[in-house]
Amino acid sequence: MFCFQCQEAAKGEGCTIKGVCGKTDDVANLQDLLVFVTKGLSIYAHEARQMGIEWEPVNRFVFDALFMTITNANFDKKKIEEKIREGLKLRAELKNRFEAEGGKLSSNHESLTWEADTLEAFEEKAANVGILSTANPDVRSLRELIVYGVKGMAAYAEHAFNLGYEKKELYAFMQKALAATTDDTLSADDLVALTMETGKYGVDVMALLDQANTESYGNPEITEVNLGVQKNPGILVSGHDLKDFEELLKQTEGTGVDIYTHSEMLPANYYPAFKKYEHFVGNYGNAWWKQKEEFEAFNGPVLLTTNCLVPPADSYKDRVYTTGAAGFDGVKHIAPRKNGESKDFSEIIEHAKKCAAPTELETGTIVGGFAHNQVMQLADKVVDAVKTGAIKKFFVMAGCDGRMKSRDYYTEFADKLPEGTVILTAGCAKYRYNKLPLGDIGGIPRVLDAGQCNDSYSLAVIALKLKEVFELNDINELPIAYNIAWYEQKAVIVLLALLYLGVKNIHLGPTLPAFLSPNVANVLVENFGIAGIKTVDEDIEVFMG
Ligand code: FSO
Ligand code: SF4
Repeated sequence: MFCFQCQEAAKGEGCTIKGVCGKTDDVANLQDLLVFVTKGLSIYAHEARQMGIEWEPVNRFVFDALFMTITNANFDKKKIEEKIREGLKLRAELKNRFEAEGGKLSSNHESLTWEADTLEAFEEKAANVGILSTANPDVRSLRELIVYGVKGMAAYAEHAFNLGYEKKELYAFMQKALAATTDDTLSADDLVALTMETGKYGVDVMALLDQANTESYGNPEITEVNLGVQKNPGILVSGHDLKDFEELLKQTEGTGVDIYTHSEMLPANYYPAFKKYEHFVGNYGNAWWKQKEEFEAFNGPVLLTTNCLVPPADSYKDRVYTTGAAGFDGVKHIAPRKNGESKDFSEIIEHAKKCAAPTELETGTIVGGFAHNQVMQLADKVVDAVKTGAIKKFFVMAGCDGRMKSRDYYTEFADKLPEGTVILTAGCAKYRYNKLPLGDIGGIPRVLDAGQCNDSYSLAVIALKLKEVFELNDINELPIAYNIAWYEQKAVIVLLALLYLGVKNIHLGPTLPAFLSPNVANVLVENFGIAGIKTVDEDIEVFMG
């Protein structure tokens, strides 16, 4: 195996024996093969589209297959194997349609013709189609940067799809981009241009998901979220999928089972539509990487609607359920929706009824819900605070949390920020500082949480709005600094989206991606002012200028 797609890549270079995330080498290789098969299917789909042939099952397959290969999403070898088979079957069917219409391929990439039927043959091939099969380090770096951006896009497209929202141009782009990563005639400059185009579609997919979430469940609003526990048994819900969350809330009503959010599901607390459920009692615990202790202490079942799943300990493994793109060998999986009906959560609900109530980890509340609509309602107050100098600078600290000790930097950074600064956050990165007593500025909390990582879109909308209010020509003239923590591939699409919007001088940590070759990193440094992090004191000095 060779994998370097996330921030925790071994030695900052890549995992080669087993993933730091817990992914075994056979699963890692099969995921590479799944990406390879998805690329072949995408070449067909891209070329077929030029002839007016669009086939829905292919669109769904592409985003679902990619989502399954995101860090910490799916560790289940059987599921990956099944998905490869599904991809090969779809490719054969699409080939027939394409040829029946007189289509002729312009590519002869191996992913268009390779086939096999046994797991043994899959594994043999899988070992040779990974990242290292591209020899040139810069081409490899750019191809992977694009693939990871598209993976992040796939995750967000899937959540929007689950709520009935789609944009065909997104699917067309994802497939075009995947096809391009197999094209040896493209130059490094072509791939840089495609990377920027990926950012454009990154903005679009986040906008679509924002529309899907807010039209379905209302605009997030300022909310005090309870951190303590109640006396009933509960189900803890993690991941990002709000449709799953809604269906579970409905099915647990009146059952005596309470619902709590974990990690990236915390922002569900901010949506008006979910507030009417009295058995939705609050958030339990912290970011994904603390799940071992926290799932243990929860005592009841846990539902993972997406990543980030940590390989579960035997002591609580039988209480873990996955659904959607998430999966783990030996963990119960809740089947997908059929014929427009809800998922059936009865098994996890019955399980919960037999469990003890959660052990209390903490008490008190935290405040969140500062997505674009809510912040716009406070716009006068915010603009005034900037004009009077009460707010001197905003710090966008969106992104991800992770288990590395070096991430203590973000807690210290938030803690040491001078008075007159406000943190704008989204994603699980917030857990590094959202429980610090940072106070407020004239009633505006010093940590404004917009929501999940995809709600970084809200932060961009807020920045663009402020640019308009202050009549500036360039988004970089705003008093906003970007100190972003990344972990997996959704953070890659968020980063590319910000670059597309013209944001400069983003600091990225705790380490720069292992998949950036020195030359590609240079392009980002020279054109966008991307930088890593240093010490908290040095960085605050630089940012406060
Ligand atoms: Fe975090 Fe995991 Fe949301 Fe990611 S829980 S790390 S970028 O899946 O998607 O922020
Ligand atoms: Fe390593 Fe990250 Fe890949 Fe897991 S996802 S194998 S931790 S680089």
